[in-house]
Amino acid sequence: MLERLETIEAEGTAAVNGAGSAAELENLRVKFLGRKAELTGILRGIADLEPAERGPVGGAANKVRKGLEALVESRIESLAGAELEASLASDRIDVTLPGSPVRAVGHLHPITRTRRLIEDVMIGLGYQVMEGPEVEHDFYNFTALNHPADHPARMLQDTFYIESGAGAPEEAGPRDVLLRTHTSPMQVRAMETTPPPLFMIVPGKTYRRDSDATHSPMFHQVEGLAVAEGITLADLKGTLLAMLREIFGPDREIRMRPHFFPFTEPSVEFDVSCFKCRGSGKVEGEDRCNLCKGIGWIELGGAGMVDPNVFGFVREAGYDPDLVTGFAFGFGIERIAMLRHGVGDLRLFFDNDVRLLEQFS
Ligand code: FA5
Repeated sequence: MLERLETIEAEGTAAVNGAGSAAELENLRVKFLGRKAELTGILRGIADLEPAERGPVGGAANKVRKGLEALVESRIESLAGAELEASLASDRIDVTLPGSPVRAVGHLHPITRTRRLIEDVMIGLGYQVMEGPEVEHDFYNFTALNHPADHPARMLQDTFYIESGAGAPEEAGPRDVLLRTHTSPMQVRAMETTPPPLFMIVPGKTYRRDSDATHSPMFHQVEGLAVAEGITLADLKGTLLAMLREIFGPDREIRMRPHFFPFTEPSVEFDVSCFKCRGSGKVEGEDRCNLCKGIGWIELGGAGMVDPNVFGFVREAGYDPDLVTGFAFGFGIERIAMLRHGVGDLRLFFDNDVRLLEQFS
């Protein structure tokens, strides 16, 4: 029996030392040390041996088992280390190498480029660029903009309301938090934190339940706000003219038409003269200019003089309606991008089809 144990030890040691992979070692462990292995059988049968044999055979069998176990463990460790080294060496990739085939460097999305153009123009006119939250309180989106609860003008914007939940203020009710429907809530937020004179624009995402070729549920607006002593409607017109000439060309004209917004008084909509037909409404070879539909003007956005009621919400911050006046305007960035690039359907900007986007590089 002792001789047999020596043979098992010799065979096991040679096999384990000769194994070339962790998987092979696992098979050898089962073969020499598993439940059905000869050595395990010997250990199990010790009780049946003559009493005089039990001690020496038991001791030798345990020694062989422990020795083989330790050898298998150490071989597994060294083989696993070597296998890892080998796979690291063979899998090595240089992430700094150019792809194959080499891809062209990308460029900014046309909406981002249009936003940056507008920002550059307005910074040039002395405005600062501010940002505000897209998830907004009803107070800033409506109430402080002179839309009291149940004011019919709230119905003009198909609003996404957010269920109040964890993290919402204690008093927040089901319709107190929403995705902002315009960038105008930043008028009040900016005045709360910055004393007059204030000249700022707010570009950003806005949300409404709209969907057609010129309206999407998520779109971008730019808000403008100028408040100081003695600001008039003429300043609004001059500012819009300067901004739109930078964007659409030095020959453009603008016009303002009476309109209604609850937070401006008087309120206007503003248009820019059509840059395709140069305001004539006529293009050679066409019945009428198809860009402005023969009108000669292209509608861009809303504006007006800040309503004194809005200043009433920020009087404490230094906006006394008897001392300061201001104008505000807001328009859609997609609309400007569509006009600048001749894109007929705003949804194309969000499909992210590279065949379209590559045309704006
Ligand atoms: C407003 O949102 C006012 N806050 C603008 C304003 C600001 C008035 C400051 C007075 C003072 P209006 O709902 O008209 O106004 O939207 C302004 C522009 O946003 C529109 O002319 C249009 O270009 C764009 N717009 C509105 N809804 C969408 C939409 N769903 N998708 C794309 N653009 C949109």
